[in-house]
Amino acid sequence: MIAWNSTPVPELDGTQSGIKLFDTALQEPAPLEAHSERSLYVCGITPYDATHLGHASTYVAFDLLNRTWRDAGSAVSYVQNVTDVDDPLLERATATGVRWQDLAAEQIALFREDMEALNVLPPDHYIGAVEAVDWIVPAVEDLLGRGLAYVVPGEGEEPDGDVYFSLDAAAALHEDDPARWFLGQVSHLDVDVMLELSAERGGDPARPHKRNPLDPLLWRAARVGEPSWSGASLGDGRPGWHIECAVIAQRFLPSPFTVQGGGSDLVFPHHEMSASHAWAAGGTPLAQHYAHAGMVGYDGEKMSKSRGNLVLVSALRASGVDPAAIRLAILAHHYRSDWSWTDGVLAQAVDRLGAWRRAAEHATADDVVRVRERIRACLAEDLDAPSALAAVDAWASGVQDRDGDSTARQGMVDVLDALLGVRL
Ligand code: 5CA
Ligand code: ZN
Repeated sequence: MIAWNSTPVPELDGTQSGIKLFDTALQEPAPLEAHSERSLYVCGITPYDATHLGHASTYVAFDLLNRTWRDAGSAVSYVQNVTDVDDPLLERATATGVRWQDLAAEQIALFREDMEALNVLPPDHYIGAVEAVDWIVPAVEDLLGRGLAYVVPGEGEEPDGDVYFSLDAAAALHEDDPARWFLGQVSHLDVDVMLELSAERGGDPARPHKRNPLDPLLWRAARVGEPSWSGASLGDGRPGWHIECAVIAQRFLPSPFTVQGGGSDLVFPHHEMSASHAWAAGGTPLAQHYAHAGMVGYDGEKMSKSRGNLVLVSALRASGVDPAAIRLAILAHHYRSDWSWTDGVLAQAVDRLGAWRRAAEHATADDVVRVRERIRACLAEDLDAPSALAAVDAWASGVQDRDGDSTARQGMVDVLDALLGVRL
């Protein structure tokens, strides 16, 4: 699948040294020293709702990580998926009377435009679940062949042939390896909470005949009225959600890759299960680190289509809002905090952008160096964008009565673009 375009990242003098990044699995900040190669997988959209501020905020968070690594001189391999076939997409298509393929294509196109406008650097590989079916089938066959997966008999409305992953079998693999996967390695949750979250987030803990209620679906046998693909020995069907990301990540990135990213709603079951699949498939952890962005709501409520309170990036753009202001509004919140979009958040970002643009006319060469190093220091501390913005504000508020020069102005523009992705 084609990703989106980006303008080249300006080259800056000096480098970022190393950073600390909060690791969900480790439950504390992990030191990431500067390294020549870094790899990142960020879970992509399920294309049934155009990019809302929550999605945008998660992708901007990991774009900061991408930019920070590049600033540290690392070559970054970045992969993102698109869950372009899954229950929520099919349900929405049916409910609105459109073909699921058309709904997905339309929403993916909007997402690309939104990401480009927000100056989010594109992934090197942008892969749809549909494109990945041919890689997922042999992976599931292999798990079945090694007793790490099993077929659940049909009952009631469910046909024969659904394949589930055995969490207990996976947890028993290479038990003396300190890097082994175990249930809770990523999420550290109690089983009761896992059961609740599984039911809420696409799992089916109540399905009869499963060995462990938390076992996730690997292959869903074809149903009437649902799209399906040839699954060779598995029979026709479509892939489960967690195996999609595990297989795509392992195909295009090193094992383990550096950071698995996404919103905090993916900690369980999605990232826990993807980690279990990768461990079972290759005996390696999926990722070295797991990082999660906070959830964005609207005026204190969860943002969702059913509540009618989605704030769409495309709608803001269409109403004439500068995408750089949307990006600044996002960056004003630490990526790990849960926060709410309000009109006030946007108004403040618009004012800030205006102040920075005016101040850039008065920038000096010294300012460029000082602001650049302040931003680098803030980003090194778990991508602390709000502190970086405060440092730029402090500079911007004190320059009005000075003469600047055009070289320094361009230098400041480059610093804010390269490190924060904010285009003045
Ligand atoms: N396709 C799957 C991941 S493989 C999925 O979760 N799709 S999604 O469209 O629901 O979400 C896309 C990304 O945005 C995910 O990383 C998700 O964690 C994140 N996200 C979803 N809602 C919010 C929100 N309200 N605030 C912040 N991030 C969010
Ligand atoms: Zn994913």
